[in-house]
Amino acid sequence: MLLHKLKNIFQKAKLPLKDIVQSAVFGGKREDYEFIEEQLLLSDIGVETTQKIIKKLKDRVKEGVIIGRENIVEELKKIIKEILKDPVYFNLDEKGIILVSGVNGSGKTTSIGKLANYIVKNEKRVLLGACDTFRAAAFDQIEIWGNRANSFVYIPQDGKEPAAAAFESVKYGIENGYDKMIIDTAGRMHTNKNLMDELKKLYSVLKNKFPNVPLFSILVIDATNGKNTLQQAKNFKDAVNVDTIFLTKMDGTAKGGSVITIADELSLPISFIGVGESIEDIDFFDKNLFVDSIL
Ligand SMILES: Nc1nc2c(ncn2[C@@H]2O[C@H](COP(=O)(O)OP(=O)(O)O)[C@@H](O)[C@H]2O)c(=O)[nH]1
Ligand SMILES: [Mg+2]
Repeated sequence: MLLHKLKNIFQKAKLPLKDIVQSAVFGGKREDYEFIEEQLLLSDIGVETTQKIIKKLKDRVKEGVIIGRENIVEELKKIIKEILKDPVYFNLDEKGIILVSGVNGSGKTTSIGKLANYIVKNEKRVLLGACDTFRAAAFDQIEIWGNRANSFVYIPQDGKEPAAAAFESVKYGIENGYDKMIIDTAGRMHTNKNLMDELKKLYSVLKNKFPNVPLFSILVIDATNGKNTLQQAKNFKDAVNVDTIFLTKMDGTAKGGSVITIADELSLPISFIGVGESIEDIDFFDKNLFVDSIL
């Protein structure tokens, strides 16, 4: 993606903060902090994350940094950059499993197509494991993305439960010389089985049956859902030991404040972003560019 396009996308998520904060005379008094705190909350930053930012601001003042109208925004940028974790990536050059989870409609299958395309463009062979076995339409959809991304789609036998389907897919991939096995999962159950229990089982089967194959776990989150999805996302994190976030729909109405809150409250890095519905609409998350664009 071109840098200027990415900047525009981030700028749409701009915090309504800069002018207001800059107009304040910051003297380190209690009401000054309260004012900043209020503005952060109004920018869609969650309560806990706001408190963390204020604490860091206070620490800076204690350390002797003089903060005033001219540098308050720069200081806030530094603090937010500290709070956002550095992205982590899978190693393209080693055989591995990529497990993709997240709520229904967050963009898992689409993002898998984008990732597969990226990996294939880097001259690797990709297998997609169709392990969202609870929706009939899910198989068709992943087949479509598999074709677009020049990747092989492994469809498990009828009636397989997700953990067994994932095992089969990875086994097939290893035996047939694939470099990356990307596992699509269900975001909702049509039976009354517990989704989180199924995911936990799937995760532990992959870990136990393929102890020597690196497992990279990605949680897909719809950026436009903001804070509403946080609790659901936390449940996924408890179930599958997530490495990083793929934040989708950044081309939409995502708010910068929610992006910061999602990353902070889940205590996870954001590594990939989705910026549209087509296969090329993927980018790496650049936290410095993001923070400099929204503030
Ligand atoms: N605008 C936009 N739409 C996206 C993006 N990623 C996914 N979508 C759309 O979100 C919807 C749900 O995606 P899907 O991959 O089926 O989600 P899943 O249920 O998690 O597998 C589809 O209409 C996708 O086209 C994105 O980055 N930007
Ligand atoms: Mg899907």
